[in-house]
Amino acid sequence: MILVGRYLSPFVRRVAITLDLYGMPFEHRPLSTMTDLEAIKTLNPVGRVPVLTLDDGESLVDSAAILDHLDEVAGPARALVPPAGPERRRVLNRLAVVVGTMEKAVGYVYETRRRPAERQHQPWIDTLKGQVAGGLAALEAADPQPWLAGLSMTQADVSAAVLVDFLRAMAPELLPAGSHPKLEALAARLATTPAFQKAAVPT
Ligand SMILES: N[C@@H](CCC(=O)N[C@@H](CS)C(=O)NCC(=O)O)C(=O)O
Repeated sequence: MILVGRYLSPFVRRVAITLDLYGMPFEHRPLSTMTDLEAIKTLNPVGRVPVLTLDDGESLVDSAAILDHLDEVAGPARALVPPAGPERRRVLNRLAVVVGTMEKAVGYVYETRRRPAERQHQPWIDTLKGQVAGGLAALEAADPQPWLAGLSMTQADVSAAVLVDFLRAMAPELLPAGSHPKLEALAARLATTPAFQKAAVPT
């Protein structure tokens, strides 16, 4: 399998970490939407990463769809999202908050780092900041001790830790050190694991 996209992208990184946690080997191609857009568009018509190209040549796009496939291959006993019932509902609900916050955080970074200063629209930036703050507050209140959705680690925890790492690298003003101690402790715990270290955020 080939995973396309840089680990600066939290969507790419959560797929890389999940592949590693499932023990599924893959080749990483760190293409950027800034510099390699045409190449990415040959794999994903929307020109976004991640893309996961399977061994038979089929290309899967969007991290949620990719992770759904990986969960199926891993099987219900190992999948990081439970297959059914209230456990699945709880994990998916937490995950929706994590991924929603991730989308808003990426939007904030595009707005504040990619757009020329004179074209920035402060009310929109404030809206994005407020949405990220709302998501982070909800995750902190969910008390990830030890895990966000129950007694075992799930995709909600993997993605939440990836979100924390992304904010620290790209928009530290949205997550000052010590502001969300439980969430930060979750990220610190996962940061020591081989899967997270192998897919390090580029500096
Ligand atoms: N819902 C998508 C979001 C993917 C996404 O927004 N990727 C960003 C990188 S972090 C991207 O490719 N941005 C380029 C663009 O949207 O033009 C997923 O979960 O994969």
